[in-house]
Amino acid sequence: MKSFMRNALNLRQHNNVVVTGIAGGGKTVFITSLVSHLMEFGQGHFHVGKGVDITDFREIPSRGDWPPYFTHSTFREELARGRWPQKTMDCSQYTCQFRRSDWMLHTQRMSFFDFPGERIADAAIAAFNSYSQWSDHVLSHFSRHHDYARAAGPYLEYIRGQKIETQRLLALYRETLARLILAYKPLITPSVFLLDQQGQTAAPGTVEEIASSRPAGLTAGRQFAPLPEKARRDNPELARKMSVEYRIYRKEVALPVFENISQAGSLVVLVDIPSLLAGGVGRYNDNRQILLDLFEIMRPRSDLGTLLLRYLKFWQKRLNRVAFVAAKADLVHPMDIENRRLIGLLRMMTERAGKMLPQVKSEWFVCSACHSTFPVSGVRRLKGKIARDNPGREFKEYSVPELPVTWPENWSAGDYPFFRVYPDAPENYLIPPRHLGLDRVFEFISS
Ligand SMILES: Nc1nc2c(ncn2[C@@H]2O[C@H](COP(=O)(O)OP(=O)(O)OP(=O)(O)O)[C@@H](O)[C@H]2O)c(=O)[nH]1
Ligand SMILES: [Mg+2]
Repeated sequence: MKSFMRNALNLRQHNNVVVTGIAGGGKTVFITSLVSHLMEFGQGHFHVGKGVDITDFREIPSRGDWPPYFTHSTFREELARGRWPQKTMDCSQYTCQFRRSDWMLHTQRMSFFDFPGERIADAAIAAFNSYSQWSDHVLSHFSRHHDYARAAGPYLEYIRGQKIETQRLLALYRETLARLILAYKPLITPSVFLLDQQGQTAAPGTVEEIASSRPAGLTAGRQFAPLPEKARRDNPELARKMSVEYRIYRKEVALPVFENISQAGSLVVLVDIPSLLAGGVGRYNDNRQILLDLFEIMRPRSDLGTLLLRYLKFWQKRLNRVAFVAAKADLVHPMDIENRRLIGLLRMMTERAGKMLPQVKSEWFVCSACHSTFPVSGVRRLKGKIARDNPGREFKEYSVPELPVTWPENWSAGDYPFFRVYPDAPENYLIPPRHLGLDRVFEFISS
């Protein structure tokens, strides 16, 4: 009985929160602001339940070297100085512990995992421990999907030939990946081709320019590309070399990311609707596809999901909450939040993804983690430190486009001119950044 009481009093609920979204989607700012609100609870209009108090907050030092520490204080400092955090180059994690006044016996421990969205494309590499299986999988994806088959045309023809030469093979594969980038296709794998481990993304250019500037692997000497069964048989030495590079990449890049994603108890999916509207329909399609791919991987029934289960014992039904979040809501006029257009667009874009995981509870939210604008009353204008023609970073009034009621059939970059702003966060670290709806997302993922 005594030990039961002791265990009961020590109960600790650990929730792994994975924040996902494409590069620039707002993941790092989201985690930074949420941690600030938990840390300085009571100071930032952050309300949990019916008057719930959060106390005894403490940061838990990370165990081991990986994932590296999420440098919350650096990011918070950047916001205070009026700068957004740098683009994330590697995965990182922040773990904290706190008490909620409505949970008498529990302490809640929460980890927040931040990673660059481009890595999602390496899911198949994580799933297959064998280079041969991965090759068959990728090549079958290429041949089954028209757009991929077109981008990979010269490559697929070359690997059907008798004699395969390593450098030519790799060059043709890089050209395939470059064509996929230019066609907004999400399956860019190995993902370091798009975003390398130093956080550099492929610069815009022609197929040849992109293909000659980026390696399809960790370095120029560590590249790999898929080969069909016959080519593997006819060129055993080449297949062996590719297999070695594949295994190194898998171990160094793909597995660490996916092992962490697989441990998620809650998934926060950030969608940057102003930038999708500003960027044109291609950007929207690309982002939606990435989201569907992510959920396809997580669906245990899918081919890849089954394989993930088999090879890596992933997705052990631990995931129980998915929060779809329309992030950066402060870039949209409050009228379009009140009339529910913003949340409506989010729902339309993500509903299919949500239904792919029927066993998981999904909800939709509107949120700005670092609310940096003010409405101008009576007109469709905002006041903020607009990041365009504003070297002095002053508050200025500017017009904001009206959100459409549904996603249009077609639109071009520039049809919806939403602009970025500089952050407006208190320099006093006791006071967390202003927010909209961050507390509701927290309430959902923490219960
Ligand atoms: N107005 C506004 N802009 C935001 C907010 N959060 C993020 N942003 C903008 O979005 C950009 C990217 O935010 P990050 O948090 O760095 O995005 P990320 O998803 O971590 O991006 P990667 O590190 O590239 O994967 C910032 O530089 C800001 O311009 C917000 O709450 N409000
Ligand atoms: Mg980031």
